[in-house]
Amino acid sequence: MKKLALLTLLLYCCSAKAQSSYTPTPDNLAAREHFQDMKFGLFIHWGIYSELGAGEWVMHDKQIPYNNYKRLADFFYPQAFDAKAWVQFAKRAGMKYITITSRHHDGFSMFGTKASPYNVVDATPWHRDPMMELAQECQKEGIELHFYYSLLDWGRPDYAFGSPIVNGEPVNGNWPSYINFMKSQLTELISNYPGVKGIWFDGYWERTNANWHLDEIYGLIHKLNSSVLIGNNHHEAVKPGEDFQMFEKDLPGGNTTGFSGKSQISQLPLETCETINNSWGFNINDRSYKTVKQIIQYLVNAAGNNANFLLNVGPMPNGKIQPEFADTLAVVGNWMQKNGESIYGTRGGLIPPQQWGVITYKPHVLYAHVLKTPRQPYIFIPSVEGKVSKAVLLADGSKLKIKQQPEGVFVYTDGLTLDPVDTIIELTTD
Ligand code: JFZ
Repeated sequence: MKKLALLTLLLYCCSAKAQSSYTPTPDNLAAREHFQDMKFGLFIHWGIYSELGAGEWVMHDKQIPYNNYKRLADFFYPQAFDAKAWVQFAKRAGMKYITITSRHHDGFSMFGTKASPYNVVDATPWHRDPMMELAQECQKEGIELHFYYSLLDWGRPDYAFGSPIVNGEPVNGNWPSYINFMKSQLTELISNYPGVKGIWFDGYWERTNANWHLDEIYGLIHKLNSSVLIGNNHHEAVKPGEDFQMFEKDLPGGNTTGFSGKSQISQLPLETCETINNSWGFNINDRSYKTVKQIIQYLVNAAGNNANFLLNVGPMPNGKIQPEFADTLAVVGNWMQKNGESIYGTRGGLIPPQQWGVITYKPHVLYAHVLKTPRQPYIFIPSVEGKVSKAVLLADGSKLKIKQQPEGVFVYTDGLTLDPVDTIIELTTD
């Protein structure tokens, strides 16, 4: 009898644990591969905050009371919004997917939702659903769509921003009500919007001691569509139910921002996000635009570290993307047209980054991206598998001198005019 009780207890423990473990379906695994192949995505922060031209944190930063901030909805009329233009903007830049803020920390839903009247269709004079227009356009143009979704909400009474957390719940709020609200919205986002392939959660870090019911939330999403990829910007180790891992403003393993200290690199697909200036949402006074070279090298470094690069723009309140961003990204797009084979569909990280740059690869091809002038008149690529039968410059196909040894391959770069952005050397192995 005792033995049976023990067995039952053991079984119970295992099954309880099994609930929080997660086995991705074959179509989810395929979606992860495809996600990694895409490599370059467009991040968009756009909401009623855009009207103030001071970033998406303006309500919090300027301490605008919620009821005053809400008025921004009354003035939201983005007369120049054109989903087609945004999708073409992404395509022109060589991007394969778009991740857009469906709801940010201000709590305003940028999609038509039955879960709250505080949304773009019901609360603005515009009465249109930009998430639907974008989803339809993305589907037409073969661009993947992911939704950013904030767990943090500065305005809802059931969230009770600022409330102490006791037993995993805000004492002044109504946590079950808030969790249910999010579930309703996520159900709408997954079920009603065509072709949505991912959810990018954010805001967890504001309440690390709350019970976010992630098991239920992730379980719900995967039940609605098992191939939807879930990521969470919680800056911690990945949790069961997540399908990719993100790094904000840092390459995997880096921690320049101090955000990523607790997030060791997982085996999941990786994504790193950065913004084109210093702001996520439209900031009228931010002119610190990144250069073409910075963006390309960020993308190449991400690929070399086996990560996607999600590059952010904050469109203006009229719905247009500023011309400075379009100009820069058109040049990036030209570069991708010429050099994309060394980025799209590749993987990285097998051979670690070197002093001179990074290595991406496909079956039987290595791409050495020389981003910095090598210290020696050659580059050394350690631990190359297989015999190298050919080494050429990707730019013009010209042959390069190499020497292969058991510990790696030397490619001689003396006499070469290096490209200040990226000199790509293609090695074919058997
Ligand atoms: C978050 C958002 O707050 C921000 O508005 C933007 O959407 C960005 C992509 O994600 O930014 C963060 C997240 C976490 C920290 C700081 C900024 N953090 O842990 O300190």
